[in-house]
Amino acid sequence: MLAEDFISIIGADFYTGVPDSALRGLCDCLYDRYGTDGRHNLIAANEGNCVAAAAGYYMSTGRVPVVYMQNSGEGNIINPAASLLNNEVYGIPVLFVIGWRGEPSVHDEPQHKFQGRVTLSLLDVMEIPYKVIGRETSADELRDFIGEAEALFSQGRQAALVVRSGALEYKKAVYSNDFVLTREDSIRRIARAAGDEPVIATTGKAGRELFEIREELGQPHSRDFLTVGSMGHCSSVALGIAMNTSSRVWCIDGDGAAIMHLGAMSVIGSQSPDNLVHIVINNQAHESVGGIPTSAGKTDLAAVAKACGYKKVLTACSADELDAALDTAKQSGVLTFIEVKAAIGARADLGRPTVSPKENMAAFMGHLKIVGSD
Ligand SMILES: Cc1ncc(C[n+]2csc(CCOP(=O)(O)OP(=O)(O)O)c2C)c(N)n1
Repeated sequence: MLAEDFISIIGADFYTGVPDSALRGLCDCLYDRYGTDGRHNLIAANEGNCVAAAAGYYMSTGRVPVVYMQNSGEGNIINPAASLLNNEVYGIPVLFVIGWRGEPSVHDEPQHKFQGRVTLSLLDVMEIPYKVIGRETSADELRDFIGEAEALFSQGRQAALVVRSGALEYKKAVYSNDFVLTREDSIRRIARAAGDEPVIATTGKAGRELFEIREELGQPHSRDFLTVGSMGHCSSVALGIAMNTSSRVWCIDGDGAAIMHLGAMSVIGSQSPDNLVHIVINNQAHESVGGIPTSAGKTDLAAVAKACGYKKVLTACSADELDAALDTAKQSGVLTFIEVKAAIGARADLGRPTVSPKENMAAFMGHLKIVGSD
């Protein structure tokens, strides 16, 4: 189905979401129509925030909002869906549009398998009726479901469309910014600077690039923990490691991920482990799922880090500036934050890790034992 037809059948004028590659057609189409005008297309920090903003939209307009997201975001919506939207609380109608990664019987990455298997049952448990949308779904079938959903909405209930990968078609949008340093080159420089010290990489292409860079540099993968799922949590994983090892720990975060759970920075700053270097590669976009902008273009992340209590805060826009910042981080031996202003983009032939998450973690734990004991 064309994303434009999907949007016109739904007939809403407010969408809020976190972008997803399975919903790429919808995300690109909404961006072309509305950009980041938050009255129509509010790209929120996390899916729970989307639900809350949708509730605010409903209260002020009486109209039904749409929340779009990858199924990974189901966890983030459960609390506000159960305790804000639910009919036994305020009874706020919302239409969810959920990209279905890890659909059973469709090949996908390990982090999507379990989530994909429980996507529909989570909706059942939450008492949210749904319809699965595939390439074969007709406009009439969608119209019928929206008709049924309207009856639910009028009773203060929610409904969901679970969209199979690529079911919504739209021409691919190209996103860019004014920066030149690539994420991949930044990660290569970080890997070199870190030597054999542990590196925690964020969700999305950063981990895939780190994996390939290790191969290219002939370095073992055991140095790295690839946070393949749980977007926004890699800095907290790094904090938990840094506080329990004597080694310096490097965290490679993304702007979308850092913003998704920005509160982590306050806790890291308050604990202030001297052996943690938190690097945010800020391309101002959710590049791994297409390139839709984050709010990081308008948020001074370095100032946030300072305010949270990071002891040293550095910014790099070029390879030289990044190398110098990495050097300073090593010399200073205090909790350091580096913001790397990066271009949007990735290699077209980027591969995927060839070790499983469990193999990755076992090797990483072995490595921590070696580098982490005094
Ligand atoms: C809770 C959750 N929501 C959405 C996603 C889908 N997702 C995977 S990577 C990504 C973008 C990450 O953006 P950023 O941290 O800025 O890193 P970049 O891809 O730009 O390097 C998104 C939205 C996810 N994995 N988990």
